[in-house]
Formats: sequence, C-alpha cells, structure tokens
Amino acid sequence: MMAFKTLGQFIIEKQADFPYAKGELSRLLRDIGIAAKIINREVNKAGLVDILGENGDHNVQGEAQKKLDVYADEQFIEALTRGGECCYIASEEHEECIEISVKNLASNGKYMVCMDPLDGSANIDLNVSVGSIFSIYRRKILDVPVSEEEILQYGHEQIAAGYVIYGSSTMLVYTTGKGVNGFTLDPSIGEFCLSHPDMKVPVDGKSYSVNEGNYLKFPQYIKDYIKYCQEEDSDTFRPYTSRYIGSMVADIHRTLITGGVFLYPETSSYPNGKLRLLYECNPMAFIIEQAGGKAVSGTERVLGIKPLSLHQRTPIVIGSKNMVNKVLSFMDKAQ
Ligand code: AHM
Ligand code: MG
Repeated sequence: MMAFKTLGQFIIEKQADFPYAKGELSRLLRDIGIAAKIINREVNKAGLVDILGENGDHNVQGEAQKKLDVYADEQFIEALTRGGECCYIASEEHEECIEISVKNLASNGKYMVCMDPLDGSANIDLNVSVGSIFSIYRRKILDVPVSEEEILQYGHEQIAAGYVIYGSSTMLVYTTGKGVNGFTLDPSIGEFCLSHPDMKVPVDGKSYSVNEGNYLKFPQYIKDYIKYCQEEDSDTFRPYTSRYIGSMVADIHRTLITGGVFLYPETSSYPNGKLRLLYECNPMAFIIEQAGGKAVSGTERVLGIKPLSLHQRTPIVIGSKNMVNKVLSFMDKAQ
C-alpha cells in the first residue's frame, strides 16, 4: 500500500515551525479543512438539489448572492466558532466583522480570519471551478476587546493563507510562510492528502490571464503589455496563450502550477481594480510569493499595502516573477 500523508498529519508535523504556537493555529487550519470538506460535498451535489439560483439577498458589494455563497459562509463561521481559536472574522459576505468572543478576554481566540467563502460565484451554475480563500492574522495585544482596526494588518503580517479549489478534483493549498503545500481530497476516505509538496511557480510562463472584454477600459501600459503578449517572437515563446476562467482561485491555481501572469488592473469602471485586498489579493499574494512568484498592485508590492477598510479593492498583477517584472517595465515606460 502506498504511504500518504493527510492534511491533519502534515499540520501536526509542522507545528514545531511556530515557536509561539501551542497548537491553536494547527487546530484552526484543521477546522478550515473540515469546513472545506462540507462545502465540497454541497458544491458537488449542487446540480442535484434545489440549492442553486439566486437567494434574493445582495452582498455588501451589491452583487446578487447565490445560495451556495451563503451556505459556504455559514460553514466557515460555524467551524471557526466551534474551534475557539478565532475571535474575529471578516467575510466578503458581511459588511462588518463577526466577533466570536467570550466575556473573559484571556480565553478568547488569538487569531483573526479574513475569507471569501465562495469565490467565483458567477460560475456556480455553470459547473466551472469555484473556490474558497482564507487569510489568518494573529492578534498583537490580547487583553483588549478586538476591533476592526486590528484586522487591517499588512498582508506581510499574515500568519497563514490558503485556498480551496472545487475543481475536477478538490484541492486545499496553503502556506504558513514556509513554502506552499497542496493537498488533494480523496473522496473515498474523506481526507485531504499531500499531493503537491513544496509548490513552486515557474519563474517564466507562456500564458496571460486577464478579462480582455475590459480592454478599452484598461490603462495604456496594460494595453501595450497585452499587445506584447500577442506578438510573434519564437525566442520568448510568443504569442502567449490567453487563459481566463473568471474564478480567481482557478486562474491562480493554474498560474501556480504552470506559470503565467494573472492581471486584474484598474479600469475606468473600477479605478481601484475589482478584487478585494483582504480576502482575495493578500492571501493569493502570500501564496504566490511563498512559491517564488511575485504580486504587485502597480508600483507597490500587494503585501505592502496598508489596508484602510475591510472591503478595500486593489489592482493586481500576480504570477511568474519574470512576467510580472515585464508588466512593470511597461508601466515604467509609460511614466
Ligand atoms: P466574487 O468574489 O463575487 O466571486 O468575484 C470575484 C471574481 C474572481 O473570482 C474573478 O477573478 C473575478 O471576479 C472575475 O471578474 P470579471 O467577471 O470582472 O472578469
Ligand atoms: Mg471573491
């Protein structure tokens, strides 16, 4: 029989990497893994039961919310509440943070979680991959009540981050700042098993990923870069392939494995980009950087942006280091 390592075993083995950890972070990651399995079960049977379609509610961005978004959000909140390690949750689905605390401050959880419980929700009805994204921060001072200001930490202060992709197979990929590891769900035993140890994003790639429908709304340097991708040059393997799924998790997952660049730049309709800093861009930037890639918002490193509000957006260019640098060179030329 082949030896395999489950997510639970791996997390326990890695606990020693954290000098301050008493097992709480490990338990928190394990709880997220459990929520992911429950959401996966529901995503997989989504076509079979009456769970698809609009719920009638709208999330804080005014976008129509699907029932599965609500379900995923509830599952994460329940798992994090039950675990007791997390005291504060910022979710794409809630305007304000959710506080999980008891009166005795000393026994409150030390961790705060930012999450997009079901990213790529426009793809749910279409049997196209969707995902969940999470980001974990540690409280800096424990003996005061937790506040929104506290969760607005720099991305480089993340303790851990990860995503789950509900695709042709379901995978959980995460980092705690010591490389990136990927686990594939084996449905026959209901366990995430280590399948992609120490993931590295290739330093160069041959594909670019951007919603080209927005072309006319892009800044000139992005238009110039897209033109560069489409030009023929055998030395640099151009023209590059264009790949855009419209689920950030799926587009980043491909970028992580095969290399490439993913762009959601500022547009005339979204002057700050579309994607959210706290629970989309920061966790993905942490993972990609840990895998040897690069993530910028333009001139700035994504992980170096000071968040000012929970649902803040940022432009993002992320992926293979050389490709991101090439985009930056077009930006330099434009200035
Ligand atoms: P969501 O969190 O409401 O699902 O929106 C985020 C998604 C990302 O997954 C994806 O990269 C992007 O929106 C696609 O946007 P667009 O349709 O503008 O290309
Ligand atoms: Mg999202």
